[in-house]
Amino acid sequence: MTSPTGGPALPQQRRLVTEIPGPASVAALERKRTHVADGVGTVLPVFVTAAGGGVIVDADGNSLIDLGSGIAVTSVGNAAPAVARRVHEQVDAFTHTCFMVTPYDGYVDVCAALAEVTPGDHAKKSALFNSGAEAVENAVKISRVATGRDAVAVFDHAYHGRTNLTMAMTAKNMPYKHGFGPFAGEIYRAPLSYPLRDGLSGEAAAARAIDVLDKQVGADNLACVVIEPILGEGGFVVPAPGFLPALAEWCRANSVVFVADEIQSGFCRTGDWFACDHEGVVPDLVTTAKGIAGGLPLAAVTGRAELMDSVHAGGLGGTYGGNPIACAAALGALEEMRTHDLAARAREIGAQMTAHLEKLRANHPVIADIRGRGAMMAIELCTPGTTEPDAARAAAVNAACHQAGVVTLTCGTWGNVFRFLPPLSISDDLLDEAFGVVGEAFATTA
Ligand code: PLZ
Repeated sequence: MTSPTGGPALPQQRRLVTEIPGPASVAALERKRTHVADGVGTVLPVFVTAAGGGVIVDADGNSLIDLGSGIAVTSVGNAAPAVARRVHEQVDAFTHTCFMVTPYDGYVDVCAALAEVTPGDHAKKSALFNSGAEAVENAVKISRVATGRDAVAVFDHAYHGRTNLTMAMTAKNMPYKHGFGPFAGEIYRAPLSYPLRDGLSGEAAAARAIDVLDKQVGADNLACVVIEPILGEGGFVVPAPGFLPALAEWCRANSVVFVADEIQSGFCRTGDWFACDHEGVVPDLVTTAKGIAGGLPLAAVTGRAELMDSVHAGGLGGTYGGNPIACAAALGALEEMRTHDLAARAREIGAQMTAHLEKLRANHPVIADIRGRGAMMAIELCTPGTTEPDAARAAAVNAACHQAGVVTLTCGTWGNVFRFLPPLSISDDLLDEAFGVVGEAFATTA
């Protein structure tokens, strides 16, 4: 069959013409089994031929509503016009020179834009990489050089990547770490603020975390504290108000670099440029990826100029970091965010999703918590009246949504969190329809 064109021109509808997955996807899945390593999993095995606006079209001609954005990546929409246009122009001009060999404007333009949009109005510089994990690794390298210290603090439920250092920083064993050790040393884990489960105020939770860092690591040994201001894979936990500011303040007082991992929460997703903005927290370093480039692989570390410049010349880099096509895509994505005020759109989507979720909770006591910000919302499923995780129900609801043509994702340490990350280009109607399907999935799995 011929592939329809992606982008916003794609008909914005949920339309199922076969079972999910249909015969063409089943055949493609068989080829995947033959040629792709089994360790590379797939959540919803439909093979994609086009995507845009709020839909994903598969090889059988099914049109599914997208509530995942490829894990918070296509926030500006799939094949968004400004991204597609700038990528086409760049592909025709040149595809790669390696910025470390012969530089080009696109890289510098992205760094200048990052200085503008990231929290704080101090002098900032950036370095560009290929993946979120690589950005986190480099934030640690920079923090260690700048402070002359080794230790790195992370939190319960954290997710920072799948490379050796970031596996050590990630909390969850299965599937991220199991059998892949030994892991990098000098990583220490502190308790997070998790309002549903600890009932602590932000200040009390921060005092608890700081006590662990103080007594078990020692501020003088600590290069950096790395935290997701809203957890991603770990369950979309929003720390209680005051937690992040208290932690940032303690870091400042002790010359510990405060690193915000905004890889999942950044770029308008939460209804502001960054999740840190909601509490006026200004990190020393910010790691970004995912939403930065509308689907092309790009990541960055942005931070205080003097911190970034503490690394010797040649100490940061990589063959592809800040690839010109990825930079063109990032400039296109930023153009989309600014032109369409996508932070405001994320707040609208958040309000619409929250209304749906409140209604759902009234009928389904398995929903123990509704949380998130903007277009980064989640519900945590527990045995009613307890905080006992109900992962089986989350899996059942997820499967029912997939069968009905809505792409949904779960997350959380116990796999019992249902998360919603629609592209910010989704229409109100499609979003309502998707939550109608979610509601039915709860009803039929009750
Ligand atoms: N930091 C906060 O969310 C990536 C991972 C999906 P990479 N999250 C999705 C999976 O199962 O691999 C992520 C994140 C936060 C770092 C990362 C890592 O980003 O681009 O996947 O390396």
